Amino acid sequence: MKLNKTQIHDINQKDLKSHESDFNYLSDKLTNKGLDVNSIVSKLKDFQVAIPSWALGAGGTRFGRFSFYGEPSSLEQKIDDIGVIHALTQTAGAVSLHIPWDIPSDYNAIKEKADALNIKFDAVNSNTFQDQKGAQETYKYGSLSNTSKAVREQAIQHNLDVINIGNKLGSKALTVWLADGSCFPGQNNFQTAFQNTQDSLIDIYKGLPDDWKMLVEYKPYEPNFYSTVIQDWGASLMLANGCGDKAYTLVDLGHHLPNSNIEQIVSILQLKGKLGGFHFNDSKYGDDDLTVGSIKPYALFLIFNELVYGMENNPQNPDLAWMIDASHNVKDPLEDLIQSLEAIQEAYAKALLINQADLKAAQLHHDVVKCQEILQDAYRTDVRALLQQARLDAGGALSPINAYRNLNVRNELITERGKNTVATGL
Ligand code: LRH
Ligand code: MN
Repeated sequence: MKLNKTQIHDINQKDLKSHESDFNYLSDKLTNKGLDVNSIVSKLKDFQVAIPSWALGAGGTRFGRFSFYGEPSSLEQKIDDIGVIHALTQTAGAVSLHIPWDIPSDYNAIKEKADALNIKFDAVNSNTFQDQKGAQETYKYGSLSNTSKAVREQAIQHNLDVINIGNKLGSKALTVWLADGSCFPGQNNFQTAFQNTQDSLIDIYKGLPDDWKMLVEYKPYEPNFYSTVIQDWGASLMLANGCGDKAYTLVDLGHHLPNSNIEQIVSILQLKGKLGGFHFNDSKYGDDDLTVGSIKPYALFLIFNELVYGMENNPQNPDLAWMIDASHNVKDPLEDLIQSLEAIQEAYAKALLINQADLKAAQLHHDVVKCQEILQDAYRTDVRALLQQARLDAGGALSPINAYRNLNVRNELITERGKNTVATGL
């Protein structure tokens, strides 16, 4: 299924008038506050988030998986589905592949298809948390941290193979997330596991092309439930520093223990020039991989406040890799991803309304009430007309979810693909 600009233009017509009055009203309000509305709208237009190739079908848990039918059963169909999301939102111009779930069968063909849909290949993800058919060694007791040299070498070679695959697609980053850890006290020697992981990452790092990054993703638990080798930002930062300048930390919002102050972690990693990217999602309890902004939208806003400050004040930190990492148990995967993109854009837009100079001045004068007033004035501003204008300028839908439903996309996909196709991934 492919959407064209005319279809989207026609669907926008009925909402154009109300959008224009909303946008003009908001523009006047923000202009009176000294904000540059055009620069905010263009920043939103340029803000592209990578869609995870492993989240275009129904997710599931050990208790069950319920399909939405019409799922993509090939990488080509996954790129098509990302094309539908990008046509509607104009902010999903990249895909993050997970290997071996999504190894291209024809590199030129997949690059041509992605190019035609304005989709770039963002970070590629290695997978040493599952055993592959016919594999010599098992990752049951870990991969890069394993006490077995043979297992570590197999995992290192897999990561070098993933770099090679990404290189052929134009990707510029490798994301390493390890399930490595233990389920019981005494099972692992923490120092041996950490040092093995460091040495293994250094071997992978040696295979990284000069213009690439290595993104080290941390997570406190699951699938191991007593210890995880790369458990938090500190472990990830130490391992990245142990590798070199091209290695950075990756912040998955769901990979924090309850009540963690993620915005402070983001702020300090930027100060140290070691924040490489994000896996956006939301969660109530654990790594729930829920729709972005569906549970803690204010926390997401506070994170974007630190990101906007960092983008203005931390030239030592590289451009960030923006990616979604979610799983869809009860929502149509494409609608869920569209809602996540909207929440990310909304948090970014609200953070761009913050007068950082006023905030700094209030902080210097310990005017705690004013600090909160500045933040919450921005947070309480309905910025949706700015997002709509950015989409409109780029040829997208004023209301992507309404357009998706008006265009009957899911049923079209079921007609095309049937009810029994299953997407690779989690
Ligand atoms: C681990 C994780 C990681 C991916 C996987 C699909 O929980 O967040 O980023 O490899 O999900
Ligand atoms: Mn993740």
